[in-house]
Amino acid sequence: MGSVDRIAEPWGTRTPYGSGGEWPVRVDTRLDDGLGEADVDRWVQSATILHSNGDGLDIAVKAGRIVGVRGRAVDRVNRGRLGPKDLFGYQANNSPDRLTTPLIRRDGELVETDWETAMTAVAGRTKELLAERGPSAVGFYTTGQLFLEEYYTLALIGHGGIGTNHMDGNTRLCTATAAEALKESFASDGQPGSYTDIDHADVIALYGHNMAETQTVLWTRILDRLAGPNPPQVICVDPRRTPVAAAATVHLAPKPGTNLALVNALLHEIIANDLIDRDYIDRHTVGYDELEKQVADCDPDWAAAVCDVPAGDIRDAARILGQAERLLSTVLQGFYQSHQATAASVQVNNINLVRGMLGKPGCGILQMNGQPTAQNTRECGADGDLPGFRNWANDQHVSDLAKVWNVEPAQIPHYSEPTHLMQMMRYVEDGSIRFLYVSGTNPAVSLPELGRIREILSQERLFLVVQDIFLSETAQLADVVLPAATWGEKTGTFTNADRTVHLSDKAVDPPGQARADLDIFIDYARRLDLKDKDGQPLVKWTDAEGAFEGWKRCSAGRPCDYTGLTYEKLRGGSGIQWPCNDEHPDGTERIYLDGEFWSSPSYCESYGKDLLTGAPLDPVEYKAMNPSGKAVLKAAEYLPPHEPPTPEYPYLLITGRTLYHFHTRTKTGRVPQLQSAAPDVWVEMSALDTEQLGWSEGDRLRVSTPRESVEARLRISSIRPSTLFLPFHYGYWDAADGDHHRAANELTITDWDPASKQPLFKSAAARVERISLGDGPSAAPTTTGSKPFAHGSVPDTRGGAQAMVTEQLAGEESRQ
Ligand SMILES: Nc1nc2c(c(=O)[nH]1)N[C@H]1C(S)=C(S)[C@@H](COP(=O)(O)OP(=O)(O)OC[C@H]3O[C@@H](n4cnc5c(=O)[nH]c(N)nc54)[C@H](O)[C@@H]3O)O[C@H]1N2
Ligand SMILES: Nc1nc2c(c(=O)[nH]1)N[C@H]1C(S)=C(S)[C@@H](COP(=O)(O)OP(=O)(O)OC[C@H]3O[C@@H](n4cnc5c(=O)[nH]c(N)nc54)[C@H](O)[C@@H]3O)O[C@H]1N2
Ligand SMILES: [Mo]
Repeated sequence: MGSVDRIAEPWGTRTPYGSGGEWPVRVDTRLDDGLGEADVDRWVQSATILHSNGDGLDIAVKAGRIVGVRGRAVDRVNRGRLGPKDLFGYQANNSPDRLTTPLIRRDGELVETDWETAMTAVAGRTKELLAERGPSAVGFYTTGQLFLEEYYTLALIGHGGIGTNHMDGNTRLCTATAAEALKESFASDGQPGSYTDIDHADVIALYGHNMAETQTVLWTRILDRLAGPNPPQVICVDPRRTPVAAAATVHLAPKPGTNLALVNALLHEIIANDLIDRDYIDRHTVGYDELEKQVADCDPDWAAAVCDVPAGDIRDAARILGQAERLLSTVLQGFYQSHQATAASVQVNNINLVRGMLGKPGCGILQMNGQPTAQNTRECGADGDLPGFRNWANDQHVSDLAKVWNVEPAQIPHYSEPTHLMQMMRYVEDGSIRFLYVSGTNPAVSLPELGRIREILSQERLFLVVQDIFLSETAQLADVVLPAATWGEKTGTFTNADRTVHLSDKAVDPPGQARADLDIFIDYARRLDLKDKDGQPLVKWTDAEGAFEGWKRCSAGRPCDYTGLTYEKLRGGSGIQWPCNDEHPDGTERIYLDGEFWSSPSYCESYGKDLLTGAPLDPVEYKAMNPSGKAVLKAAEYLPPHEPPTPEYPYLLITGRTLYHFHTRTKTGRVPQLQSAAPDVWVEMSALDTEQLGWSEGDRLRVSTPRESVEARLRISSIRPSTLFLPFHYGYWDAADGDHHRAANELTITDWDPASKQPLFKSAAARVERISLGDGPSAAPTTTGSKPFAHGSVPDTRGGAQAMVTEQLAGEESRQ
């Protein structure tokens, strides 16, 4: 049993293990200072909610208050471990500035009100607009951070009740490309990989994925493999020297926006050196000839020139991938938030497919999720999908859903794919959407081109409802603010990136009058008087378990089949992976065994799209291409980024995350250990660039794109030259420091991937100038991708006495 500063050591103590072995248990516990486990009244089962990993944990409760967390040793995902955000983040629940009453705008000001007044206004405006302008005047923008039960209820209200096609989640910014890449290759969402693939893999390739900082516990699993016998080789594709890059066998640092060229070259090499599995390709895929043709000219020398990566490194990486016996590939925002996002991510699927690396231990693909419950937004249809991975272009699927909901099929809009968020924002801008109900997301900081977004959301004619736990930047623009209960204060389930479903039980009461999102949605449906076709209430449940039972019926027979799960089954043990049904009562570790896919024309969720234009294939085209339901090898030609550098804007700006903060920091910014590890925005530049300019660590810089400028202090890091990195966590103003912009999204562009419609947060042309000399180092952490280039030039990031966490290794005595 040891005590570790988990700000200084985010991944904690190593527990090495070898290939095919079982990951040892290590239980991490953090309690409020001065408390021991004996002081805890009760432990309540849950899982982590500040990333998509789904680490099982128990919430410590004392005197009706959350006082700590402890990892669950039995859980398949984390075997007891927790990351820094989860160890300290629970304190945000107890913040004194939580929203505790509804607010309503009166004479331009938000003032406190009661639920009756607030909900009457919200439902009243909805009804007015439905009468005057019809369902297309009403839009919903939700999140990847509520619970399954809440999304399913919202999807039913929006698609089945109100009948609007305008419903999306912030998953559009997050995992739209993950879903689309899976739909393109396998014709259905559903994660092929399992986290246990890390236990078996001999090669792990991470594409645009800084797992060390964004799924810290999953990275710990890799670190433990790397510290054990027969460690895997690691390939990292990232323009920055992240902790993943530092641990990699080969680090490819491409010019931002050139991913597709790079991956096409990897495929070229694998094919040219005959490292493919012909038998697998012939039996289980379609499209190989086209792929071979597409990458025929993409040799490493060509890609080296496009991506500015040494050709020898590309060859080395391709050889390692091509000779792998058990290959695990992961993909995330470095690929998803780019201009050819889906096209590039699909090529990663293709690498595994042409090598026959699927459906066996160690052979997996993780088209990762980011948010804790993003998978459920997709499954339940609270984004641009229909519930249960049903195909909006297949009338049979729509009438099947109508049967589940007991409504007429025509009631469910399916004239086109549900409206994607960026298009919804356009409709708000042009005034065709007049009511926008935002839950669990902060678009005034997280959407691209914030100047435009602020204008859109502040319009007089828009009725903006914001359901949040804090008065976020977006809530400040609302007409009505609804105070929500959150994790620990409500019960529900959620599903992580490897299909593991966890139950999160209510541990304490919410503050003040805050109510669970589910209760608010049900109240809204009741006030709208939404009915099924027999005149019965459309929403037939009144609590979370009722909603879960309703969802189970909706999921029956679909890929994400939950029929074998119950709340009872999810209590006590580990999370369970879907599909879980009569056939697989204990869940399913790996899908796509023996080259069996969910891609037959009658069953599939999607017929796919043209990767370059996004035009959907029609059923006839799909049937002709893939009559017997194989995997689809889809090829795509590399095209240059949309906003290339110019003499005026000579740099490429990328944005992303740091280990210690979550998104717009509404939670982590209120947690002392996390906030002090990364208190303010910075900008990363290479030593080469800053040396030429004569700039030093901590200098105050202005970064500009054709949209706006922000100010940030310089961190000289190991990022590739001509590239700038800004974390996107920091909202509009630095109050302590006067009136300057600091949000990365002031700078980003209104543009998206044609297939997934995911916005482009990771490539903009930029210029940078120095405003003033620094008076010390920038506030960037030293433990992460923002590590200083010159060792020792900046004091190490530490948490100190307030950041100590207990780690108990397997076999150790538990302290009582
Ligand atoms: N600490 C922390 N963890 C989180 C979150 C958080 O806010 N903080 N958020 C969660 C969520 S919702 C998400 S979606 C995930 C995101 O997790 P990640 O995708 O791992 O995080 P990002 O920092 O957005 O981007 C990853 C990397 O992409 C690289 N990159 C930028 N441009 C390019 C490019 O053109 N090509 C390539 N190959 N790489 C590029 C960046 O240098 C960066 O290191 O994290 C989840 N976990
Ligand atoms: N430049 C740039 N921009 C990006 C990204 C990037 O890499 N670069 N990444 C994008 C990605 S991947 C993502 S996921 C988005 C994230 O963007 P957002 O979703 O806007 O970020 P969050 O700060 O997580 O906002 C969640 C909101 O929900 C509230 N909330 C938390 N729990 C609950 C709850 O239980 N109920 C309710 N009703 N509200 C709750 C929080 O207080 C917060 O205001 O940002 C995107 N924007
Ligand atoms: Mo995300």
